[in-house]
Amino acid sequence: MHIQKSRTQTLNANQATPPNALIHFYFFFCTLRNVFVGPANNSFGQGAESEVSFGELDGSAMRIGIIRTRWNDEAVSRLVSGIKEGLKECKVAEDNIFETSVPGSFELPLAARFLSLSGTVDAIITCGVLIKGDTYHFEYIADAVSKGLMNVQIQTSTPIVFGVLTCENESQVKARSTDPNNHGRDWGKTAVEMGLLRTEAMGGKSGGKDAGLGAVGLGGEKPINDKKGGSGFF
Ligand code: RBF
Repeated sequence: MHIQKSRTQTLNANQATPPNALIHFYFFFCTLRNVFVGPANNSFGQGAESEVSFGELDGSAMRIGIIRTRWNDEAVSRLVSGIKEGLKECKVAEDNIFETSVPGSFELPLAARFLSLSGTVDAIITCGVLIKGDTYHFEYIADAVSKGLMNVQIQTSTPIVFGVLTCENESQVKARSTDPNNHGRDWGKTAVEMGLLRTEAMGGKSGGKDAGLGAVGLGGEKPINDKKGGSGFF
């Protein structure tokens, strides 16, 4: 709204207000483009094409945990598919991806802490969708989850990717969880980049093996797919 207003002001200042026919043509053109090409990827559009670049990432030695919600199941499933594509592009083996679910986004921080303390992964991707409703739930949950996840990653030195969409409505969710703008892909790559950074910073061990966390009383020794030696739930 604000941007449109200032645009109008600029046009008036230049005394170059287009005739009605031109305005109608513009909206007609936008409608055609949305139908045949998809919405524009600019600040006015719904979708946000990837705004971050990634170099070559070798995640072949990485073990990655995905914790997803069952709330907003359809959209979250699309995001998880995007996450897995991103991980695959970074050469993360399927066997090295651990996936579990929790009911809603509010549960993500504690589950992330448990998984982090199990010492079986190099990075964790949390995935959920919060949609603004009529009550204050959205604000409380979004705030608690983002702060909770930041606390977990700082306290445990395990990278936690904030893969939680916080949207006004379903159409915003769809635009961000559907190709070509499925944000999950970037979250997968972010996890690998941060997992590699952690490995480098903490003694060079990866693959969910104790990457230095033992020294501070955290972390385990067992790889994620070692069922006999795994730590409890994980
Ligand atoms: N969880 C989500 O992941 N996304 C939501 O949009 C969402 N909306 C909720 C709205 C209300 C009114 C309530 C009560 C819960 C909602 N939750 C949502 C679930 C929440 O994250 C959590 O699972 C529950 O509050 C139980 O701790």
